[in-house]
Amino acid sequence: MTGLDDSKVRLFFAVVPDAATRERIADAAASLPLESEARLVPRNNYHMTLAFVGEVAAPQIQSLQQIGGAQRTTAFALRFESYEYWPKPEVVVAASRTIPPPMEQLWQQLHRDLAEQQWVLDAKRLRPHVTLARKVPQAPVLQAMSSFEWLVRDFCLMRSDTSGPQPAYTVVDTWSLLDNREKA
Ligand code: 3AM
Repeated sequence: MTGLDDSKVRLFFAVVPDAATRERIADAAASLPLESEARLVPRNNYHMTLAFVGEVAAPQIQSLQQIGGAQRTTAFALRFESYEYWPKPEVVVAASRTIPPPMEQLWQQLHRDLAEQQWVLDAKRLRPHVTLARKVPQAPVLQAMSSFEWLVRDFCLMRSDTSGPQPAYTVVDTWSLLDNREKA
C-alpha cells in the first residue's frame, strides 16, 4: 500500500495493461477522428474498470484489500474488436463484446463480496472496455478498429487522484489470477 493518508481516497478495482497491450490500445486511440475539445486518455492511465468503489476512508481500505485477495478466478483473454461512443459519459472506448466466463465470475464475485461488506455499487452489468478519449460531445464517425487481444493475468485496487487536469492513478495492491492448471 502506497501514499495513503488519513483522508478519503477514491478507489476502484481494475485491470492494468501490460506494455504490449498498452501499445495496442495507444494504436487504437491514435486512429480516432476527434474534434479539438476531446481529450485522449494519457497512455499511463489506460485501464479496464472492474468495480468503481468511490470515496473510501483509510481504515476501510484493508477490507477492500481482503476482498481483492479472496478472489479465485483463472486468468483469461479478451479480444477488443470495436470502438464505441457512449453519449452519457461522452467517451469513446475500445470494447470487447465477448465476455470470457472467468471475467464474468470475477465481476460477479467482486460485486457480491463488496455488497456483503456494505459497498453497494451502481453497476448493472459488465461491459469490458478501455476509455480512449473523454469530453467527446458528439458521436465521431468511427471506423473499424484493428482488434487486439489482452491476456489478463492479474487485477489491482487503484487509487484515483482527480485533483489535477487529468486523473492520476496509482496501484494500491495487485493480485494474480489463477493459472488454468491451478484452478480452485
Ligand atoms: O474505466 P472507465 O474510464 O469507464 O469513469 C470512471 C472510470 O471509468 C469510473 O471509474 C473509472 C475510474 O475512475 N467512475 C468514476 N466515477 C464513477 C461513479 N461515480 C465511476 N463509475 C461509476 N460511478
